[in-house]
Amino acid sequence: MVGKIKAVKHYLRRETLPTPWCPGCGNGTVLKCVCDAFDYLNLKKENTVVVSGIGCSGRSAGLFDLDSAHTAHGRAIPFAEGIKMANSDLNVVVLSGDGDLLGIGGNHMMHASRRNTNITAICFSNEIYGMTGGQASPSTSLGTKTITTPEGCLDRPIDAQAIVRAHGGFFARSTVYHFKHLKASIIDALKFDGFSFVEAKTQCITNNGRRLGFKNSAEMLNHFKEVYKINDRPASLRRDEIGVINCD
Ligand SMILES: Cc1ncc(C[n+]2csc(CCOP(=O)(O)OP(=O)(O)O)c2C)c(N)n1
Ligand SMILES: [Mg+2]
Repeated sequence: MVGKIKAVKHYLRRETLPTPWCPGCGNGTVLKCVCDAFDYLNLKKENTVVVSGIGCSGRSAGLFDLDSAHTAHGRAIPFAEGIKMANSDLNVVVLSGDGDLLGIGGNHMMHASRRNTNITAICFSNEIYGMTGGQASPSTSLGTKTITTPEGCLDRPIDAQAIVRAHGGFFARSTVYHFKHLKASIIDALKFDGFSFVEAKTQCITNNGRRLGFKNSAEMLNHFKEVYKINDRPASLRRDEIGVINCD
């Protein structure tokens, strides 16, 4: 272990910092939790690969000082599965957005879950398509206003938990407000022998929060604090709960 403070510097390419994300974005907290989890498990850079799709969160892969791939939109999971199949000794980690993993890439996510491919996917769930300006994503809550749902979203959000649970994989939900919980969830996911999926709720003040009436990202973090309660031993998680489900 290189230690909490140094983990970010160890796993990331310092010349790429600061991150490309807007001030107040929660993605940096997810990224730090990932680095801290890698460090906790002492993952060797030469044995670890990070794969991203397209989106703000999809910029993650290029920030890592290890083998990484910034793939086409929605294709991070099959790309990662290919890497794992070619070399099962590697730790293969997908970092991408809710639109990328659950919208255009939802089919791949479902089949990776069905195949129980031994990879970890960490979904930056900001509940919109952030990079393209704040369109509704598969995670947008019923009734939420976005630029493509000005009267409120008519569709129910996708239930990633149900998909993973149906196939006996690992599912966790956490938020960037609960960053210690998020780090612990990522550690458990990385340790899981099979398909693991972490839904990391993260705030986008620029293209989501502002439109919903939040004055700043601190208010969005406070919202996570108020909405989400930790469930320590869940058989399943309600929408307002965070926790870890190992379905095996
Ligand atoms: C095939 C294809 N369709 C659409 C796009 C446009 N596009 C770029 S990013 C994105 C959405 C990303 O949303 P999400 O995965 O939630 O990432 P975020 O930016 O919110 O982190 C879309 C639709 C694209 N790049 N490629
Ligand atoms: Mg998104």
